[in-house]
Amino acid sequence: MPKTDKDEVIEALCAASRVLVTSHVNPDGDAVGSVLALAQLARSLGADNVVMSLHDPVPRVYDWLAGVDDILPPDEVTGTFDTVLIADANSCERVGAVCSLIKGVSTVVIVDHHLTEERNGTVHLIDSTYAATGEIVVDLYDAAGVELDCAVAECLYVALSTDTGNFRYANTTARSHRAAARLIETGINVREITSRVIDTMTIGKFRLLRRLLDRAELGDGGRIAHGYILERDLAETGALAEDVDGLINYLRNLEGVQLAILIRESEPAVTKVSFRSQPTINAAEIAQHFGGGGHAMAAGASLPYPLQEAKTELFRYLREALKVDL
Ligand SMILES: [Mn+2]
Repeated sequence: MPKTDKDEVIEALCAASRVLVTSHVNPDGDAVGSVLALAQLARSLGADNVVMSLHDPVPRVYDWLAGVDDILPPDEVTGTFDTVLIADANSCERVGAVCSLIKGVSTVVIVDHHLTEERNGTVHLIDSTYAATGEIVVDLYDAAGVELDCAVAECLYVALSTDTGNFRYANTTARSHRAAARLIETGINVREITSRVIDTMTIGKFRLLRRLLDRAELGDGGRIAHGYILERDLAETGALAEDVDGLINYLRNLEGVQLAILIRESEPAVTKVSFRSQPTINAAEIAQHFGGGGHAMAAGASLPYPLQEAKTELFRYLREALKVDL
């Protein structure tokens, strides 16, 4: 049988001795869960030293996962590595300051499910038909013949359930459910995980959501919903940056909306824009136009302008590219 991408990743991990595992900036459930599970897989396959590092702190909602306290900020990582494993991202830029730790490492393994033509590593397992990187990792455990224990299964269930909107989004397939079934068979408590990760909203996030909804506007005859969040909103509501995650869904869920846009003031003169769309609109293409990326129905970009200017640029592009009335 010809070697598959999965075989190559497993071979690379079997040959690895000092491994660094990382993922993208602003880590989500898939990033955190996949990093933890891949680090464990590398250990199971014989790596002597496995270090996990993320550019940003792990969001509080995932802080109970086994091994999370061992994830280091990049400036606390010491030593050298022969192998780097990048999960849920496909380029050095996406991993923030961890990028400086990757320079000169001979084997760079990329495990990702984002749409991309780029092949930046030395070993690639990139497949956008997977709902989550965590779903790929379930297959990797099986392909490697490594048993899934309950602690790893919790990490992967978090990865899978968060990236699929708890198995509701278009990316959810029969394979996603089979992967979930494999994880549930290890004895994880689905109700408890869902309650912690999906259903619980902090008061800060609730207040932030209230502001966003107050400012939400509809354009193009109700087909486009957009809203914005200011830098000061976080301090004033007691919300954390991670609480912005998921708020765009409230715009997307409005009846008739084909494209939801969340515009977020970031650093001075940097505005982050997120897109969620129906199948009629390719959100990844819009994001790519502004140097970002993502999936066909969920994507984002950072614009190098203050909020108002970014909004003007974005709307000008949308009017031209999509022929919409904004
Ligand atoms: Mn993902």
